[in-house]
Amino acid sequence: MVLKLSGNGGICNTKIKIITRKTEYNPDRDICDEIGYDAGGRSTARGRGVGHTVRFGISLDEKLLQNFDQLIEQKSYMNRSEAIRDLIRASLVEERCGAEDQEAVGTVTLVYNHHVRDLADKLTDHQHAHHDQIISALHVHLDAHNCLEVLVIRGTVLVVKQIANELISVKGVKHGKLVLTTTGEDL
Ligand code: NI
Repeated sequence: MVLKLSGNGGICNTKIKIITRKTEYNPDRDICDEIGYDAGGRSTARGRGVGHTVRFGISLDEKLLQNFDQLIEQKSYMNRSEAIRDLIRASLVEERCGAEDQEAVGTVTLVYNHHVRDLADKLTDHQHAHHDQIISALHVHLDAHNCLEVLVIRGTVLVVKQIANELISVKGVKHGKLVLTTTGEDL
């Protein structure tokens, strides 16, 4: 829509963008989705690979909400929406990482004493054997004896877990932990 305004220098044209909000009830999920549309009926969402923003209400117990607000304040969230988005993403990632054929990324943290006979060589051998999947490695000499390694592994959930278990179970590794996460697609 173009609105003509009279100003000091004459007439200027100012484009006015009209955004309407439409609330759609979704009976399958028992929620109301509020979606923004511009004058042309297009979604007002912008950005590549990002869907439009939907607003919906949540009903929950007051005490539960108080506890949630305390928690998200401790975690330095600026608002409930961002905290809820992260909770949803965490659930989706956890669900997907439960499927062995899903593409995933994992970080394996290892702590070991490099004086233990052949240990450092064994860990290096494992990394060379999986050089296609282990895409990055960080080594820190913690003190005169102990080393920290963080390895980034990419592949299916099954492959990432197998490689991580191989590394963590090497005799002499004091502590090993795998953290699985998403490749970021579809989230
Ligand atoms: Ni070291």
